[in-house]
Amino acid sequence: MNEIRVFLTPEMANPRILKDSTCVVVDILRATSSWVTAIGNGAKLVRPVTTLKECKSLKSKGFLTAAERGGQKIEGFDLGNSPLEYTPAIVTGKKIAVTTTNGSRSIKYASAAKEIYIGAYLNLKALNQVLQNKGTVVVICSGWEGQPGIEDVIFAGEIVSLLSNTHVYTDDAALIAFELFKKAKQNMYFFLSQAMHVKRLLKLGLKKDIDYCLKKDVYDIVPRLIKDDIVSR
Ligand code: 3SL
Repeated sequence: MNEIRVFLTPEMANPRILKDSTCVVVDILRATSSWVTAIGNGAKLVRPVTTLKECKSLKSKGFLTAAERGGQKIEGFDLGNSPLEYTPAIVTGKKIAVTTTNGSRSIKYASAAKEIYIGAYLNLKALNQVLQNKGTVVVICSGWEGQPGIEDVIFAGEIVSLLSNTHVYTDDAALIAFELFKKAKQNMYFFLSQAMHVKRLLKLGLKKDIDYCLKKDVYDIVPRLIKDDIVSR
């Protein structure tokens, strides 16, 4: 059996464990859902960067720029972090530079991994198919400013569950995620309504985004980070 492990926050990611692994970066609400949508709707690439300055500087290199802090779009950028903005009409053929509060930072913690994929409910089935054949799988949950986000942990637990015929969990974080998933799946919407980030997004009037991010298998793609860019696999 191969191993599956989970990091509940990016800060917990251990390069020694990531080495030689296949890593899945997850920020269900909403960064990785937006990136899957962008690539699924025909964007050429998505480049996650950590600062607003770096993001803005890529405008002159032909990028669309997307920026979010605290759930809100930043003035002066082309896009925010709503996956619903990433329509084919807007993103097809485009390079998109993106900076978000957590997701674009969290992917940097995966750098020691052998390969890095982007996970969301929107591409769960395709992701599962790719992961079945891999050796050690590591899920990095983006969370919020160093704290775990329950929506990411539940998703990680679903990956643990889907891989249970080929992979065995070897840390308690993966066990926590698996147990949480088993409890949450009976009534996902009710369970998630307690999540801090769900409350934050609801306050901003973004229920449509939450509903969209919880849709399964909208895209049959598994975007992958190659050097600095997320591209279609
Ligand atoms: O932190 C992030 O990367 C974002 O996904 C947060 S938000 O959903 O845009 O508020």
